[in-house]
Amino acid sequence: MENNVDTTSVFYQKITSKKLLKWLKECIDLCQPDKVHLCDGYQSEYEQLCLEEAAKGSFIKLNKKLRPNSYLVRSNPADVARVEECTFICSEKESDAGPTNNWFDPERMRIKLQGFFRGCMNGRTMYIIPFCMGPLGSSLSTVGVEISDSAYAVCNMHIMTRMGNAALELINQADNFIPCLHSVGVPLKSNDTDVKWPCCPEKRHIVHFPESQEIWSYGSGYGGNALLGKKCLALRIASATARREGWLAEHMLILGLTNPEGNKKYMAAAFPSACGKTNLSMLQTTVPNWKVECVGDDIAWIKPGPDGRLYAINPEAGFFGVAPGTSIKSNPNAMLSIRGNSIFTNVALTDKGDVWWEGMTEEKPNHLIDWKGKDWYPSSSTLAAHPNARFTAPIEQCPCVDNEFENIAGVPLEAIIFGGRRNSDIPLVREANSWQQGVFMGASISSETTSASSGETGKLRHDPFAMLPFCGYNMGDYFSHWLEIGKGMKKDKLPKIYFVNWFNKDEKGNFIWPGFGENSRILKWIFERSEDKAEALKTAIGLIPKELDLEGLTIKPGNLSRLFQVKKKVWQQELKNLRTYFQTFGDHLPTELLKEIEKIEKQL
Ligand code: SAT
Ligand code: MN
Repeated sequence: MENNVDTTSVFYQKITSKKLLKWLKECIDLCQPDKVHLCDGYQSEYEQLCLEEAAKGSFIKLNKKLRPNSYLVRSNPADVARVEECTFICSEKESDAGPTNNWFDPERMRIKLQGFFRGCMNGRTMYIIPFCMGPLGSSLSTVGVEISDSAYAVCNMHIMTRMGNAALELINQADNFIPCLHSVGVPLKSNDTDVKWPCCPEKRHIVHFPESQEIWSYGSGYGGNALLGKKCLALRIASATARREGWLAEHMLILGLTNPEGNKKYMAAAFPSACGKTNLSMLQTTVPNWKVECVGDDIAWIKPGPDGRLYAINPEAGFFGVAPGTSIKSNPNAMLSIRGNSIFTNVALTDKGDVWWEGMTEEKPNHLIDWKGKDWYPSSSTLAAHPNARFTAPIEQCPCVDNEFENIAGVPLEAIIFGGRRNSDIPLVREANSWQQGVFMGASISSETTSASSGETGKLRHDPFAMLPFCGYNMGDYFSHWLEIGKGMKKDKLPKIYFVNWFNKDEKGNFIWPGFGENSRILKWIFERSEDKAEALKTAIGLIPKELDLEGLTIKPGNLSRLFQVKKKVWQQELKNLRTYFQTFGDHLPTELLKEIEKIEKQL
């Protein structure tokens, strides 16, 4: 089909950035859409798109009394999560992608992508989405433009980013932005009727060019594969940029913790996908008169500030959270955040037109329509919601959103926390005795795989800094970069580093630590450590609490000591595994990490 898009259209007058006009023309020539829509970011645009998708049957409008202005979307069952094997880092040199990324030659990849994208938007509308990651006007923020043929992606970007006219204004001023091209990969011929969730799983490619700062994503409509501001820009591309510019782009939540005297401290915490970042970022404390407020639940951009401390912003504007397991009991603030104006993907539909997922209520509803659109009963052997079902909700709807969320300077970090999902022998909390040991701790994260990524779940794998799927360059160089950041700062300005594990289990497979709100007891210790008000005991693997505030919590004394035991044999094995793992980075591995292993081995 000939490209029949009218490039004299009125919206072209709104674009003065030469870079954007040039790229737009290239994309239109390549993708050959039927129509082009420049997104303004207004609520009316969001509502109009939702209505159009509802008319097509792609979105299901939920009961407006129970879940106002909210929709349920069911994806193709072959397109339900990130796909790491189809995610590529196309740096000029293979060694710059490193052993943990899929590298592909940039020139050959470009040829491949040109083939995929040629004519891919036939019969479809091309949406141009100008967006800003981070508060508008912050020097810490970055602008991008996503071009997509997915209205679902547009609606989610409305919630997840600051998008539309204000972002376009910044792009015009700077004549610069990060180009992000996305297609579901299903062109339509004139007589074709569209499917409800178009995608092309056989040809999925999520491609990053870290040097030229470009993102190309083909074949998937889901989450991080399609909302390109998130993992693609804010982590993979940004991490590579951050290395060049001397800052950090991390897979971290940011929270503010206030003590009963009203003093507040900010902390950032890295956990792999679907390990409870959203829960921790907005938890309701069980320690009386302490309060957690949420700056972000997934990504932190961290830069040294003028006073020599590290400052963090959340580049996102919404939550793309895992629904299953979220309940009024486990995370009341998340449940309140999604009370309306939200998009639900792959959850179940109740007879009253509301949403449901496993763990949302103790009692299962008598009847549901499951995430595949089929009848479901409590006796059904299948899950009603997909384990990676998600809610998309504006952060401003969170009852405990932090006042500083929009602060263009970010918030100062007092502590950095690492953690993973480990069922045994990793202590509940320990403190690094130096920045260098903290970097070792981040590098040493292993975690059981979750349904946030396609493939087997529950398998233990190394996931350094919870960045394994998200680091846009050689992970060995990434470790060095973390060490450099520490060296470039005054010791007393550096945040302390911690390692936590909420997931220890007993022989019967029950969690030993209750987790959720009770994790505030650990946050309290971390807070007081930063004021030298809490004591710690030395162990070979770091400092553990001399005492924790356990008032009101019943936990068997035997279990408590189990949460902090350091078994010599276990750790010798752990260190052996790490040494072997670290060797995969060859001469990109900083020797400091091996020194940390040796130090622990000696002390064990
Ligand atoms: O990458 S997604 O945003 O789809 C989910 C995740 O891994 O956190
Ligand atoms: Mn994540």
